[in-house]
Amino acid sequence: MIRNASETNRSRIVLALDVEDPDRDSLLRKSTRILREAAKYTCAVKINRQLVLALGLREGVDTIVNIAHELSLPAIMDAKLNDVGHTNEFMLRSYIDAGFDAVIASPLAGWEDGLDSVFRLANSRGKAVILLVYMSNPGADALYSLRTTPAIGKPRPVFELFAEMAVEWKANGVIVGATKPEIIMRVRELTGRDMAIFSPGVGAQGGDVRRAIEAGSDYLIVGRSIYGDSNPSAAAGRYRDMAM
Ligand code: O7M
Repeated sequence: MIRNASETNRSRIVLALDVEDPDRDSLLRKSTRILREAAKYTCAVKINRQLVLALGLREGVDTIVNIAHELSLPAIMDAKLNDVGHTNEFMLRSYIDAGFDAVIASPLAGWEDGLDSVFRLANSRGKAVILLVYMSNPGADALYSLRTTPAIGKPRPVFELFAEMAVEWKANGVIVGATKPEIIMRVRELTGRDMAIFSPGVGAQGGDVRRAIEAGSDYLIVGRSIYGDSNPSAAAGRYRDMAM
């Protein structure tokens, strides 16, 4: 679905709809307005847990998911699933029932009784799983670049294991911060051409659109630089053009 939307709108931009407003009705109105305004320049919308907390899933976030579908955009749930198997599964089922097309999971829980249930359920319902491989914030280096001990083979940065897990588990995509073009390049080498690389961190976090794309990113996740602009549609258009 994301490939179709990306081709139709000639866009690699995933809108991160992280809008905030203390008033629930106003938050819902603002989020849907920004989504509609930016839609034709984007290829998907990503919803974070803070929006689920503020709006609820039913008659809240599911309204936004339905609007995304009316606009022919897939909806990605940024759940960063990271628990034991059965609770991951319960969470994912709720998100799928709310209409989401894809979910983001963290590899830290591992496979057995961790993410195995996520991939099983997602596969059986035709949904995509995107794995977090390297975060965009400066503090991420402390963990994601940590080297493994020789006890599990040649010392290697942890993110390389995460990239290989994504391939082994047949994830549909990976997240790698746009702020780290050299890591994007290394992940591309490890995952091969077919893995979709999603990169957050351009604009507000300092990442550069062209450098991320040239390093191998397929899609850029953009939040504040679009929804925080006085003209979200024009901002989305600018990012779309930069990422072509
Ligand atoms: O463009 P911004 O900086 O306003 O927002 C970036 C979005 O990307 C925001 O929704 C974050 O939750 C998300 N994100 C990161 O910023 N960094 C990461 O390393 C990972 C994500 C993300 O999407 O994780 C799945």
